[in-house]
Amino acid sequence: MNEMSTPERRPVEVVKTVNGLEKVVLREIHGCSVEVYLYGAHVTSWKNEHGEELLFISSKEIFKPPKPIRGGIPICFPQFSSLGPLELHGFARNRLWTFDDDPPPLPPDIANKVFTDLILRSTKDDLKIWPHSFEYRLRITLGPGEDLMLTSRVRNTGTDGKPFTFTFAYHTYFSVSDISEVRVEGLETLDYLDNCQKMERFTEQGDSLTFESEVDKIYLSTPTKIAVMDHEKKQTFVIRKDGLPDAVVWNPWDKKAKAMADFGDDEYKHMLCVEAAAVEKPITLKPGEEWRGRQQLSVVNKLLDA
Ligand code: TA6
Repeated sequence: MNEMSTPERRPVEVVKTVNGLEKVVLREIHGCSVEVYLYGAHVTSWKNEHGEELLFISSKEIFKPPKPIRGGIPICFPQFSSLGPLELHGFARNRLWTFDDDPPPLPPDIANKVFTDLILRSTKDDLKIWPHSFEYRLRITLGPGEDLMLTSRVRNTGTDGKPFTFTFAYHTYFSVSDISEVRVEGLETLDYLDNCQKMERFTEQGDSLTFESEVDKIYLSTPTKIAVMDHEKKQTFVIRKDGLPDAVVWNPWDKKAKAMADFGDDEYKHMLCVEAAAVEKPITLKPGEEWRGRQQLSVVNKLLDA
């Protein structure tokens, strides 16, 4: 279906976008919605029941492969950042995923949820740059209400008897009213690796995080719940994670923003990445083994603590 035609209110719909890319639209009964591009299995939109966008997408984004999409929820796999031999954040975010028509069962879903299952398998070309056969299944679930859950299952499908190792992140870009009005709770007193200071290790102070300059930190072994409070909107995002011990916090601030072609000069004021991740201790899978990593996002219209 063309994006210009009137969509029927089906709970799951596949839409062709301007560049010929396909996206899946999930709609929940109260009017919340999520959009996922097959390109990168990339969530590009998450709207509440009033149709308000909760994720940041750059106004400079052109949705044209092979460039990864700037904003939403990029999947960083099988490598987070440049901590390995692959391109920055691995290749999953710029591959075409397909629908997974026969996913192995997950715990039963309760009423009022809609979901889609996507899959990425290593291709011959991928095996040349990362010589490990894998199957990566991603279930994206919306509801109840505006809760958005991403469940990743990665399996080693190799027949060479060898294990493989990877790092991972859900690189979530939250939309915020004004970065100077944002506070993050749940990461106080933790150790972090500072990517602005050659990955040196530091310990965070006792206060919740606020933002006045570039930040690019990998917090280690964090609690499973983190809160992002937007004081201007009086709104809190709650991130719950499972199988993902670390959490990355990123805002490029003004200089780096200007240096990024697909990011507006002032857009750093309206986004914050808080990323459920597995970075410090890479995940190792023997042949036949499977890893699961889950991120659940909720939004509450008041200021909550973590
Ligand atoms: O998660 C933070 C980070 O690794 C930063 O170092 C920054 O480079 C960012 O991701 C964006 O990466 P990208 O490849 O999407 O430009």
